[in-house]
Amino acid sequence: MQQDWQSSVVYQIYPKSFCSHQGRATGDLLGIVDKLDYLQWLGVDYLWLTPIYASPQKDNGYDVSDYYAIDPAYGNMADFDLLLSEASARGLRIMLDIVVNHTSVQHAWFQEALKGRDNPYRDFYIWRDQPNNWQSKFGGSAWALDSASGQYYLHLFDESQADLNWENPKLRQAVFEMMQFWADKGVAGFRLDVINLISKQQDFSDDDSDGRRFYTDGPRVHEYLQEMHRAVFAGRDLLTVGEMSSTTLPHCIQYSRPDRHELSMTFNFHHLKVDYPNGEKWQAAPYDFIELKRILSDWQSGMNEGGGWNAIFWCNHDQPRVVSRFGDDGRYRVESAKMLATTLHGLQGTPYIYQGEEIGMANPAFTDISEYRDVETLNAYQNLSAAGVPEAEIMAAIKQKSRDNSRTPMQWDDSLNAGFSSAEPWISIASQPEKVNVAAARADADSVLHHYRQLITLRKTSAALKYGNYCCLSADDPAIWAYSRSSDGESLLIVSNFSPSEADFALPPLAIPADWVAEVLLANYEQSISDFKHFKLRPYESLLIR
Ligand code: TEU
Repeated sequence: MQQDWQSSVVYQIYPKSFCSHQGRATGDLLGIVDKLDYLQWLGVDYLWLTPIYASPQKDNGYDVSDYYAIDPAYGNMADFDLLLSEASARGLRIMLDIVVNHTSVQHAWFQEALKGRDNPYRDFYIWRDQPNNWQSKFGGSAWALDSASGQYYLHLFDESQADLNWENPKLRQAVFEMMQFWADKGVAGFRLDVINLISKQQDFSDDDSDGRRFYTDGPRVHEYLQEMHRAVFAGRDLLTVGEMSSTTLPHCIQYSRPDRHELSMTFNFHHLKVDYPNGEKWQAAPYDFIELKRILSDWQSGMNEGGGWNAIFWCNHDQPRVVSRFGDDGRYRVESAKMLATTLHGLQGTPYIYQGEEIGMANPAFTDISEYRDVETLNAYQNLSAAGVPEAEIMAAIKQKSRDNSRTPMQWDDSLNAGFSSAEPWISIASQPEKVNVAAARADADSVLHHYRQLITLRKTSAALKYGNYCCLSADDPAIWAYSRSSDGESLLIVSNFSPSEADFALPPLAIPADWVAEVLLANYEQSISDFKHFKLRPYESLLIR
C-alpha cells in the first residue's frame, strides 16, 4: 500500500546521542531498537536516522568514508537489519540520510583520486589549478591544496568533506546504485543532505560574496534529481525529503511538485534565520517574531498554490532547541514547548520531530569552549578569536547558536547519565535530566510529551489539518500568531501567544463563517472561554479550535 506521507509524522534520530545499548560514550543501532516501543507509543510513522555509515566522524557522520558499511561505533549490518525488521513489526518505517554532495577525504574514491590526475576516480571530485574566492560554510576558503598534484579540491563544508563532481555520469551512476542498495534492503525513505548544492556553475568565477549563488539550486540540479527519481525512486514507495540550503520558493515548488518527479518534500531554513542579524549567524541576538510569521506564512501559501509540499520543523541536529529559541526554557518551559508544538503541527506540511523536542529539552548551559564538540562551532570559535572578537561575545553567540545545543544525549529517565548510557557520554547531558526525561513525561498526563502525542493523533483524523488551506490572521500582532486552516467541511483556528505576558485576541471579521460552533481540540491551559471571537491568552497559551 502506498503510504500517505501527507498525514505522516517523521521522528528524527541522531544516533550518536539517542541511546547506547552497549554502554559506550556514543549511542548505537541496538539502542534505537531498545526504544522502538516508545516510538510506536508516540505514534510517529517514519524514523529518519542521521548518517550511520562508516565515517571518520569529523562532522558526526556527514563525512562518509563507506556508504555500504555501518560505522563500527553504531554496530554492524546485522544490527541494521534487526532495526529494520523490528521497526517494521511496529509499523515504523526507516529513512536514511544520503550525503552525496561530498564524501569524506577518507572515502576510497577520494583516496584513488589522490593517486594522480589520470586516475579514473580523479573526476569524481572537483579540481582546479587555482582556487577561486568561494568560502566554506564552516569558515575559510572552500578549496584545499593537494600538494602531491599541486591542484586544489573544492569543499563547501569542512576540508575533510570533498565535494563530488555531479557533472560526471559515472559518479551519478555510483550514487544511484548505492541508493538502490539501501532501498532494496527495505529502507522506506531518504533525507538528502544539502541536495540543492550538487550542481555547480562550471566557470567557477570569483564572487563578490561567498560564492553560494554559483551552486545553490544550480544549473542542472533539477535534471539530476529527475535522473535520480528514474533510477531509484520510480516504482518504489519512498518518502524523499531534500535539505535545501539558501533555496527559493519557486525552486522548492519544482523540487516537490509530484508531476515533476523529483522529491516528496523539502526542508528550507529561512524561518530559522530570524535571529541572524544581517544574516550573521555568530552573533547573539533576539529573534524577530513578525518576520518568523511572515516567512512561514509565505511558504505555507506559496507551496500550496504552487503544488509543492513542505517538510515543517522547528528543530534538527543543526539548530538550537526551540523551547530555548522561541519559547521560555525556564518558568514557562512546559507551556511554551506545547505552544510551539501546536503552532507547528497546525501548519500544512509533514511535521518532523527531533529527538528530545517531544519532552521539551532545552539548550545546555555550557560555559566553556572545551564543552563543545561540533566542527562548525570550533572553527567559528577559532576564526572569531583570530579576528579579535572579544571572548565573551563569541561565547554568547556559541551558547545561543551552536549545533551542539541539540546534540546532547537524549534524556530517558533520572538514572545515571539520564539513562542514555552507563558510560560517560561523548558530550555532556543538557538540562535538568531529573525533571526533563521520557519516564517522567510518560507518567504525567499534562506533559509536553502527551501533548505531542495528541497532535500526532489529531493529524491522522483531521482533513483540515492534513490538507486545509492556510490563512494568517495576525501578521502584525507583536505577540500572537493566529491562523486558520480550512478544507471542505472543516475549519481550524490555531491561536498562539508567543509572549510571557497576557495578550488579547480578536478574531478578524469574516475569518470564520457566521454560524460557526467552536470546539477546543487541544490547549495548554485549562479552558473556560465563552466568546471565541474575543478572548485573552495567558503567557504562551495556545489553542487549537475546530
Ligand atoms: O547541513 C547543511 C547546512 O548548511 C547547515 O544546516 C549547516 O549546519 C549550517 O549551515 C551551519 O550554519 C547539513 C547537515 O545537516 C549538517 O549536519 C552537515 O554538517 C552539513 O550538511 C554537511 O554535510
